[in-house]
Amino acid sequence: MKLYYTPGACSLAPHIAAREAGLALELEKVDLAKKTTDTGADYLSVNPKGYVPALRLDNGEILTEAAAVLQYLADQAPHGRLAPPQGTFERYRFVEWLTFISSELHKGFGPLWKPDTPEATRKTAIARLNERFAFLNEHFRKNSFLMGETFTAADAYLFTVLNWANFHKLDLAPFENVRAFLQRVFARPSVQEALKAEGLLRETT
Ligand SMILES: N[C@@H](CCC(=O)N[C@@H](CS)C(=O)NCC(=O)O)C(=O)O
Repeated sequence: MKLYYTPGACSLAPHIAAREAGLALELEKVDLAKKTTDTGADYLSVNPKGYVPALRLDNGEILTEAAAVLQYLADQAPHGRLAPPQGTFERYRFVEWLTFISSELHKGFGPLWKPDTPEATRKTAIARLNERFAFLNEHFRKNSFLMGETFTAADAYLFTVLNWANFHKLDLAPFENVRAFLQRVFARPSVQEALKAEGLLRETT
């Protein structure tokens, strides 16, 4: 399998999930501005939507959309711990989290990435994100991870998206349980390896 990624983008979530699952994953870096990859390929011929992540399966199929890619990888994990089994109520709970992250957080950050976003829109987006952080802070008062005490692929997605708060200088100080969650996930070997592989963390030998 090959993951098309951009360092620190939402593609970091499937990258972490694949490492957690112990799956062999080839990486190909995408320049989102130029829509090319580091092998010189035209990225739009891989994913005509032009965004990461995209996962090329061994049979040549391309799978896109972070929530779908995460579920696919979780279902490939031999130990099956990265997502509850298909058909169980817990699986719907897991999808509920993935959808919350995708639509409320991932896309909630959207206006902050655009330099031409008017200040009022930016403030509204930050206020809405803060409401979501407060909701998560309550959740993490009683739970180590989104699904309780077990790390799942949804946590990889949440970790990835919440890290953008640093980039945009959003203040997470009031959300101490969210910050503790970020530390817990950051400490995982899979996360350290993924961050190093994407050039976001220096190698220490
Ligand atoms: N709906 C897509 C959105 C993916 C997305 O927003 N990717 C961003 C990086 S986090 C991107 O590649 N943006 C560049 C672009 O849209 O041109 C998903 O959930 O995977």
